[in-house]
Amino acid sequence: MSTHSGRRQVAGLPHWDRCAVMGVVNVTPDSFSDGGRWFDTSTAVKHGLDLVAQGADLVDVGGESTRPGATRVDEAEELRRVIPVVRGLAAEGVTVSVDTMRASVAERSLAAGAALVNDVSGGLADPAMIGVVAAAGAPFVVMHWRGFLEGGNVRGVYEDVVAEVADELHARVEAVLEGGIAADRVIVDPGLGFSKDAAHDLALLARLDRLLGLGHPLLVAASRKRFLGRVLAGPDAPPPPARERDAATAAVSALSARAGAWAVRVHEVRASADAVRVVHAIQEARPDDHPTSPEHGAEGAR
Ligand code: PMM
Repeated sequence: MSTHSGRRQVAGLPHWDRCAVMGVVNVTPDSFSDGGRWFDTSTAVKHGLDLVAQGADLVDVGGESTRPGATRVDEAEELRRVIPVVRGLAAEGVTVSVDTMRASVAERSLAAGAALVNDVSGGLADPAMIGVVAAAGAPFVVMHWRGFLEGGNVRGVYEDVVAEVADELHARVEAVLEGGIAADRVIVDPGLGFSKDAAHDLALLARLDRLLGLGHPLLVAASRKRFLGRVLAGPDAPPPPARERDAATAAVSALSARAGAWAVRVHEVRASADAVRVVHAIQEARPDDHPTSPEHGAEGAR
């Protein structure tokens, strides 16, 4: 059945029988959607635990904002922000993902108890990244990425965004496999908003089946992104602020779960946690012996 076709299991991580919810803890002063709110260690750890209490299955900890135009933090500062939060959450039994483009941060986070590495550059920003993840035997999120946006968004030009993102992701997956990361530990992500405008993001969400066709678990990270602001405001009005995009985010979570995504990455957990659970219950209620697809004719449609 197409709605169940997504790969849902990642080696080395717990198995969830529905789309998982990854809650976001940005330990940054400047992230576009929640910057500055969880900036010290104890506040960040508490926020991560709150997200788990609200239904998050895993927590993604990041110490560097990836928003367009953000300047890079130096390595020492990123380590200072991230490692104690990873350690604190892992010590509480939380499945922790580390959101970093630096091999050193990934390596130290894995040693501190992180279970997976989420690299928005898909291993392109730091040549040591793939080797570090491979050596640790950790799962790896390969996001579609066309580079840093210094000098304007010249890379966000596509003729067929779905085909190009799928092809480029496929090439990155080949590279990480060649680098020694096991195929059953590779997760793919379309990188919504990265060198992409609202129309690109919507086109990708409309064809998640194409990305699932890559044969790897799919992570969808739409939370509070610009394209949602665009949709909510319409063409002329100013978009609502990031924190007023959570209901829209939950709608994307439901659709992603329905399409077969492995996980959704969200800032506000409760609505998405509810959404993926309702989708799962509906999918479970669909009797396999009563197909309703058109190829089964009138029998199935009754
Ligand atoms: N987006 C952001 C940060 N990390 N990780 C993955 N895998 N996919 C994304 O699309 C992604 C990410 C930027 O959003 P934030 O500033 O709210 O964290």
